[in-house]
Amino acid sequence: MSIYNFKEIESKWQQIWADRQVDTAPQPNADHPPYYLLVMFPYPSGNLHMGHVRNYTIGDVLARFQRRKGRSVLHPIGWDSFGLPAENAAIKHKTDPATWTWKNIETMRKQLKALAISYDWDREVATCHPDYYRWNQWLFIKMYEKGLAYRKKAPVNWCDSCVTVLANEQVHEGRCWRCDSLVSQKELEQWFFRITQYAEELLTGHTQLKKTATQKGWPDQVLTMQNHWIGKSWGAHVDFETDQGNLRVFTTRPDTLFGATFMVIAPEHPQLESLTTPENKGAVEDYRQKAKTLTRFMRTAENREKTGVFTGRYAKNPLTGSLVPIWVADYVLTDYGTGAIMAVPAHDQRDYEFATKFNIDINQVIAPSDGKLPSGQAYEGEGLLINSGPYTGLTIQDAQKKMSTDLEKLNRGAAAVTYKLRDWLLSRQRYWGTPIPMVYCSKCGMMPVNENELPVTLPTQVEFTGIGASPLASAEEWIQTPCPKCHQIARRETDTMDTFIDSSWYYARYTDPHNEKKPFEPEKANQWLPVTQYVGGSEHACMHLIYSRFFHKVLRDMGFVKCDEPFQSLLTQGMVTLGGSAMSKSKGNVVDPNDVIGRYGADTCRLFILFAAPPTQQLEWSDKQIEGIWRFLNRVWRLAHVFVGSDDEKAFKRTESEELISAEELIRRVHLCIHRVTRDIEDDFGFNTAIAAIMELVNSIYLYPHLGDAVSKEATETVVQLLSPFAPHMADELWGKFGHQDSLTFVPWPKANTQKMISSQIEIVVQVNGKLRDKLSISPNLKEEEVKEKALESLLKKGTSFAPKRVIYVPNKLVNFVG
Ligand code: ANZ
Ligand code: ZN
Repeated sequence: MSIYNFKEIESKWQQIWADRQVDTAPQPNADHPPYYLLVMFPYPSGNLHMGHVRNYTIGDVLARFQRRKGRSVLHPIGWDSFGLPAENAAIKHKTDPATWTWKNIETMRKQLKALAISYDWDREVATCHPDYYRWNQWLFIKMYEKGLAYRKKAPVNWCDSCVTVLANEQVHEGRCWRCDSLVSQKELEQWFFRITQYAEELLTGHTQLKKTATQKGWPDQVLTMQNHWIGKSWGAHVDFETDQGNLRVFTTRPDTLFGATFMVIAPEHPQLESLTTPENKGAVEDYRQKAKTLTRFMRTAENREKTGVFTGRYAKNPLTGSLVPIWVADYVLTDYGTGAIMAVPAHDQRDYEFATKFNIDINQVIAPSDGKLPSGQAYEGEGLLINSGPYTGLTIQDAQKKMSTDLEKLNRGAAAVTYKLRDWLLSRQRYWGTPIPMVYCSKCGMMPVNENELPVTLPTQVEFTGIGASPLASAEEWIQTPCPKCHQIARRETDTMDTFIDSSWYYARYTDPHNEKKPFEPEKANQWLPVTQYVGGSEHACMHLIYSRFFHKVLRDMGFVKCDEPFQSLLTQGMVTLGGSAMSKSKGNVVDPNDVIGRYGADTCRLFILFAAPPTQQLEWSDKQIEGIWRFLNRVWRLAHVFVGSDDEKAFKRTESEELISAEELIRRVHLCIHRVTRDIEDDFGFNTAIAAIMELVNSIYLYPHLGDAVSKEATETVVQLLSPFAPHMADELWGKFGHQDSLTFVPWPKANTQKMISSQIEIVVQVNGKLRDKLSISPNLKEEEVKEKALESLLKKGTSFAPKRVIYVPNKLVNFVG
């Protein structure tokens, strides 16, 4: 009996594929259009975890499938290898981040190869390699030249424990996304990307990403998350006059203008100083200092006790002419809208709380249609205007339009929109990242490093203590550099770039990964882009997936790419869990991919991962189920050896009771299976149902009485064919045993013959006195007498012998013997 020796088979085929370079991306052309399959590249943390195995296996099935469907497949991999963990490891183990990182990359590369993920390894990139990050620097300089990168002093989120600035996206509910400690605020000179310049296009671009009949698109839920993140608000800006000049507010409710009883400006507002009267200076300054320590999250928390200080000055309402006091309060943020508001306590809850606390007038201007006003809170609902002069009686919507136009006529405001999206703060006070290629000269000021001096590489003689600002700030020798203009000693920027920059354009670098003159050749990128199918976690909905869309649009505007969006379709895979919760070292519920591969082989591991759940859903690890998959592959192995093995293996056992099927029926099931597997993979990533269909076909072959003949051989070869994207080693091994020369990679995907999918048999029911006794498959051409005869025969076979009084016959449906 031939044993399924997966160890031998898997290493044998991995060698053959590598030698033959079967995974190298071929040049796309009209006959073989491009299919760019990309799975989010991993951070080299040390070892692959099951989440990785799942992602990369999903990607690999698509890549292998599309190759056989005749597409030119680009399936690259690389390493998102800059970042904090390397630096933390360096602090802990006194190694340097580079050594740690490269060692991890080597381990994980081996693991991916053991899983037979069919990458074009010639295109491998690592973002921590100067060959890659020099282009981060180059792109940064181009963006600086276009005004898309700029420096300003800004209050930033500061994590005391990671000793670094965090992007807004890295602060979750006021805490550091990585270490969970409370985040505070700090003022620093920072570099920003002007992503807000693309806010509108990042929203309208969504129409290209929606699911349509011909395009899989992005999950609605990801688009919704991005919508919220970009946060477009429609309203108006209104100018209030003060004796210190104009004060502009943004409001989504211009209709409530007659109810504005005070104004609030943010503590950081540039006009605060001039608007504060000398008598109020002390109190306002104290308040401003206190606000500095608070994070955005704390300031905007619901139900937080309102605080604030009167500035001493008043502003004039442009429509009513009345004067309202100007306050400073931290619930108004400096970087949203204009950083100042008209406060309408009757109709805005925050303003209501503030007015109640400080005894400010509350003037109702909207009346709900049912007349019911909530007590003790603001009324934020629909209704008609009251107490609003000429606007009284209008609906909210009509009043908004009319007031905006009137304000515009008075030159005191206009309809306006604003976005929640903030510019992208990219400076990091960290070592293990791309050095920001800027130089500060005491004579010439700030300027970019000369292009021909790129890359600015990281210095290697750096100490990792984990305290202080950037480790680079103490690399004095590195910091000192000649000024690009006057050649006197100047100083380098010591901050590095947010690693999200690395991952914002890597998909384009893969199209031309060895280019030493440019980030990539536009012609090559346009051959492949946009990425046909992107696969990754939905946790990236708002950071990576917005940043890379922004970069893509910048690259387009620089002439590097033609399409508007980088990723045509997005599949967000679910988590891998054990015992109901996500696998994690701290919970101690980790299944090590190495163990699984060592025990069952890569094919079993892959097949299990794909079979256990649809890709978008959570996958609960089950040892029992993986055993089942292992037995299934062994069953396929034995079945194939009926045809290709030695004589004694051909003696095949089957239990007597099983219902046998005809040759015609087996052929029908073969084509039905091809149809189902193809449709499931193509239409909705239904890998689990595709595998279930293959399992059913294997069962069917076992039900065929003439196992060993041509029909059953073709059926078994089809099983091997259909298994190839999922279990590629076994598939190629058996394919070879069936006498075929080539790897299945080069064999076109089988086509279902729809004619053969239709059954020529019909099923009829045999009853005795109306009770079901048997079901028969018969040809629809049989005459009534022949059908009745067959039905009676089946009853006799079952041991029922009697003389019926009457026989009821319904053509194509039933024969009922009444006695
Ligand atoms: C007057 C008003 C009356 C408002 C009313 C609301 C209700 P969204 O929808 O989130 O865009 N606002 C404006 N700028 C602000 C800032 N920098 N910090 C805090 N709040 C600010 O919210 C827009 C509304 O939030 C604006 O409309 C403004 O209050 C407030 F019955 O103006 B509203
Ligand atoms: Zn200079």
